[in-house]
Amino acid sequence: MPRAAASKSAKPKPAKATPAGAEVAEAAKDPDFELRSLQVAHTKQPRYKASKDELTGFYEQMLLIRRFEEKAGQLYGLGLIGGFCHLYIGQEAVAVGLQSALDPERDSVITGYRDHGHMLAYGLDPKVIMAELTGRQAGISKGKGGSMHMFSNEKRFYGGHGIVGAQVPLGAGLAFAHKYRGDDGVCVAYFGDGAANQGQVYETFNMASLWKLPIIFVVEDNQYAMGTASKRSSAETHFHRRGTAFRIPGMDVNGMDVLEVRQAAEVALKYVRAGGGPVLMELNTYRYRGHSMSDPAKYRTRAEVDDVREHNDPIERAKKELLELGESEESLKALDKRIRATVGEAADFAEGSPEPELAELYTDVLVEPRA
Ligand SMILES: Cc1ncc(C[n+]2csc(CCOP(=O)(O)OP(=O)(O)O)c2C)c(N)n1
Ligand SMILES: [Mg+2]
Repeated sequence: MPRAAASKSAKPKPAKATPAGAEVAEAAKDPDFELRSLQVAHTKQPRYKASKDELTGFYEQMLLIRRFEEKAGQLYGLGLIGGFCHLYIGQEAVAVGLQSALDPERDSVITGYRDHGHMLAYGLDPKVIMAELTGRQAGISKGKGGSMHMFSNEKRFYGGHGIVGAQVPLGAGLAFAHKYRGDDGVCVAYFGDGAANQGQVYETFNMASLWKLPIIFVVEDNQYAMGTASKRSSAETHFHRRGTAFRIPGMDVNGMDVLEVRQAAEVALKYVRAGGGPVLMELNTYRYRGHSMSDPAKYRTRAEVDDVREHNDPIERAKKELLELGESEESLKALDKRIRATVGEAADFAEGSPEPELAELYTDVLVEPRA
């Protein structure tokens, strides 16, 4: 079994939770307790207690992302999507669990180029996302951003960034704006295990912690940065520990379990909203497909991928629980059928939409006026 996803179980387990009274005493004598306190809280109550309806909602969103991405892969193969295209298959529980805990009226989100799933989890219309992928005028960035550069001011979704790690300092800027305006919002800045090795990430950690900015840094450790396994490129693969030098508390979360992600998000949000400053969450997950559509993924075995699919798939896990809660196989099949139809309509809409007018080349471009 690869050191994948749940398999961060290969890592030493966090310290066992102590009883509440002992915690208070420990906090009093150990000034570093705060750095562990969120992990302690997370270990005590690791999973969200979802009703059947809530879990069905999470399942539906994750399945929508998966079916959408599968369709995007097909359209790419047909030459209908150009440029880069990074699929989110396998990582669905991360975006769905986290976004479900956010307040869409005030919180903001920023991520890298693997962004379609995040947009869907945020409730954006699959049609405008597919239209963007296929470079159509009706796309969310008018067909000019493509897969990597999607944006929605309305939903406070600030990209979609192709430069690895660029979204981290920008996220701190968004968090600064929340604090400056006093709007009580929190920014969630997602980045990868590869991006986590960039210098700008640590400059950002320092400022965000110093100014107690309302931000949750989320490392989506999908085990690879392009063709390089995180254990081959990272001296410290327990990414949640990397904020310690900046006094940012960390949380180690199973990103293949939507209920664990949701619960951890609540703990983090509570801390940040109370003015505690940044939190660093490590979400252990796995990407099933290559880095992008042009990656044959020869750096890992088929057996490795199959193993995660078989034993640790986030959608299958939710499905199993739904069945245990009394949901019927038939209604889940009907749900899948509806989702496939929605995705099919999105693809038809995209294919039937016109490309941008030539004049669009000159809009949304920042050009200094001549002196
Ligand atoms: C500054 C910069 N350096 C290098 C690249 C090329 N590049 C694109 S994705 C990537 C790997 C990033 O991996 P990770 O952060 O783990 O994210 P994942 O693709 O796994 O989601 C690299 C090196 C880039 N886009 N930007
Ligand atoms: Mg990665």
